Amino acid sequence: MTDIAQTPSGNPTSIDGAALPNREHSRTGLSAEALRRAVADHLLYSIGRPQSVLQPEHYYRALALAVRDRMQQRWMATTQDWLDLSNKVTCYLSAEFLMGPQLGNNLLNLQIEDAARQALAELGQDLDEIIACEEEPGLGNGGLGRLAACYLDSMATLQRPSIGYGIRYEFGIFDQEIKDGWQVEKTDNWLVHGNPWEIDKPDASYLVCWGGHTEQYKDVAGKLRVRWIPRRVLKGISYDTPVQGYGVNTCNTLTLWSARSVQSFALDAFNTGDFYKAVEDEVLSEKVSKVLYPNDEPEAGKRLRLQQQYFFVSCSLQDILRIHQERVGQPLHTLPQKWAIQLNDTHPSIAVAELMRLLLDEHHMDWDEAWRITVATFGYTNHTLLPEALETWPLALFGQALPRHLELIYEINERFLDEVRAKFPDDDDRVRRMSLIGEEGGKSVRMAHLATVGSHAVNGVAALHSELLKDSVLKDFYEMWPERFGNVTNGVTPRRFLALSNPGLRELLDETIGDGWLTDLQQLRGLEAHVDDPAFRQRWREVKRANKSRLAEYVHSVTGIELDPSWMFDVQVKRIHEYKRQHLNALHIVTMYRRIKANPGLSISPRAFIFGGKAAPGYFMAKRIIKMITAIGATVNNDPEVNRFMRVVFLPNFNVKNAHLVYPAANLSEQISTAGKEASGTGNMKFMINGALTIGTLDGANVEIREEAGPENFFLFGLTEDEVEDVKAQGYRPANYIEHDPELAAVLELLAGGRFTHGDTEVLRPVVDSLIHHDPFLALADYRSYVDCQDIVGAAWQNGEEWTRKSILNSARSGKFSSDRAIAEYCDDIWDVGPMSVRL
Ligand code: 26Q
Repeated sequence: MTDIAQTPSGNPTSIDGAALPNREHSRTGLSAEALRRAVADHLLYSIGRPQSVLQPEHYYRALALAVRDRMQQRWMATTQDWLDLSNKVTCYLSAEFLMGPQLGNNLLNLQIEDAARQALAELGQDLDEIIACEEEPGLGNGGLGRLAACYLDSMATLQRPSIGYGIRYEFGIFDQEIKDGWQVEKTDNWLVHGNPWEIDKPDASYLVCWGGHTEQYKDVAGKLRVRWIPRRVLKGISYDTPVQGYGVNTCNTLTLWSARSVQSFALDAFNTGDFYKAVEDEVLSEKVSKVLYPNDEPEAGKRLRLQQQYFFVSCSLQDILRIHQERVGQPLHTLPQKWAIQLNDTHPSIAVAELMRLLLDEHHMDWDEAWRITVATFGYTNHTLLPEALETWPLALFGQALPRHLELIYEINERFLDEVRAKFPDDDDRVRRMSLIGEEGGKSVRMAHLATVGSHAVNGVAALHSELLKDSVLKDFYEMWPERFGNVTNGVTPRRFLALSNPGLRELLDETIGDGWLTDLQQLRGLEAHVDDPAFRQRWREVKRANKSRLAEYVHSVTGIELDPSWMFDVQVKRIHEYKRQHLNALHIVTMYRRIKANPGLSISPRAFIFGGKAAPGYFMAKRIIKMITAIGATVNNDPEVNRFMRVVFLPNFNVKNAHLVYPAANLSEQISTAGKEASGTGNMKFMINGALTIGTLDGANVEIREEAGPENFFLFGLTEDEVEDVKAQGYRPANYIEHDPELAAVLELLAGGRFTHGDTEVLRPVVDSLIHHDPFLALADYRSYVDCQDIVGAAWQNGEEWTRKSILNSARSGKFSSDRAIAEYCDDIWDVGPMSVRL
């Protein structure tokens, strides 16, 4: 790994213009001295406020600008180099990028944290306090959006040219407050204070059509062609953010599109000069990039969501084709040699039809060549097996919005189904199952089928998930094209989720095994040589303990609840969903509560149960589950007989910023989804890297986590995926489990009887009723196994030395779960994108 080149001092000048030889340039210098000057300059010239009124937020902004300046030349050099060398580039198309706060990460990747700390100290400021001023852009729901961000970090660090393409939502995922135990949503207004990281490019804009109809015409050569006469046109302008690799000069780009009206267009062509109508259209156009849709929303199938997807996909593809032709200077038929485009789930999968439209209608290519290029360029990553989460669009809506794309999809489908018939003669059922058009419950376009047919590679996100894909939702496609299917197990970036968020552990690691782990996480294996050293274990415990104190302080400041850092911290943070089974965790808490009440002399390991996560605003049951947790918490935390042994915290507004405090402080990681439902999980990896032990089912990447950690260092419980299917096939009867387990019956009785809700028997009834009657996620089937396993966890915690050994071994064996490994696999197996070192 090369170090970031120190820039030669160019021709710096002082404020009054006098030459300043032998000093680093204020815009590029990496020394503390240059940084201090840069921050002072930005305070004066960019912030523009007198010294006496400066607040920490102003220092944050000035430092952020100074840091962006330092990325600027690496950024330009990276882009110039891949244009000159015409290196192949990955484009990662994703409706979400959950980037997290940028300042700390950029300082880390530029390797200038110490210099920045010193520079700010000289200005009378504390770096950590300044970093804490940054509000994160919440442009994602959870796992999928954060994965995209981890992958950008790894692509840059591995020096692979890449562009992330997405949407610049004006309002990201809502902010969650907890009022009276209920979730309350507040709009996330992340742009009010400005965004120092982005550079807007109003000149780099593209037109995007919507609605209307198509017509045929003959071109000059007499060939029959199609043109799309849209009802509306809007404009996408790009905002670019640099993505700095760690310890390298590579600085890639994240391009986010923002929707604008096309005023002149509206006035001249359509509205015959109606000014007010034009302004109205402007407001309508700008709605397109206004707000991020939460997942699990019943409202999510709306026209605006399709418009968002098409909007960012069309802008991105037009951008790619323009760069390819004008900047790289290549003909379109070489597109797959120069570009790999990855579809992050089906959200951008309209790209398959859009690329065909651009090649056929705008660039007049013939069908076979356009299709060859399309399939060779795209790859598709699937992130879910839940049938209700597979994206489909009602045909009528789709046809009104994108009439040309619907025609193209029909044509793609016809040719594709001919191929199916040729390979599997006399199998009408198969043809019906595989069609891009679904017939059940009103006709619809099946986006997962479109993505699969239009891509040369399809992958799941964990070994189990990829196997299940081939066996369930994409089984027919696997039988058609087995060679297209593969697996890339997810990973997370060790820069943000270890070095940045766990500075105590970082220091201990650096001292013990050197700092190579930052770019080669497998080097954590070197820790295994130290597990038998009591002094090392002692230091390991101290680091964890300090992280727990840090989290306890934060918990106290936002909830008023006091936690003892000597207790076990048992943590479940993720989106609230029935399949993730936060309510199963709650059943265990009530079980412990009941045992303590029945036997106050009981000796149990004291635990803090910590939850965090957002529920989709329209997901009724998920919101009740939050209420259930907070209600149990209120009762537990205020009962002196109980709160000596257990406390329950619901941490509001779980996001990337407070995740930095959570993962490093966990002793136990809860990964308790119904087997077969969690595609991979990535939180599970963040916990493991930071030395938490996992209690989990054989689901998603848990399987591989257990394999790597060793079964003796993982608390396994629950039905396997096969067993889940068997139970369901035989007809799941929750009552069976209640009848045979008096403790479970008593726990449900407490919840239903109003023990945690001041006697109110209605509030939690929907959750309890669902568990008892029709829970598709089989929580009660796993209850006994889970509670017994938790007893084993509690006993294991009593042996502190043994727990510490297991904690160290979990970290030591977490190397596989680096996003660097995952990106190397994408580059080798799917994208064929090699490294390119950038010269300054
Ligand atoms: C779809 C249609 C309309 C509105 C919203 C959506 C939508 C948005 C986001 C649907 C799904 C998502 C996000 C899904 C997600 O985060 N999936 C998770 O992806 C992770 C990364 O691969 C996996 O680790 C998780 O297992 C998976 O649940």
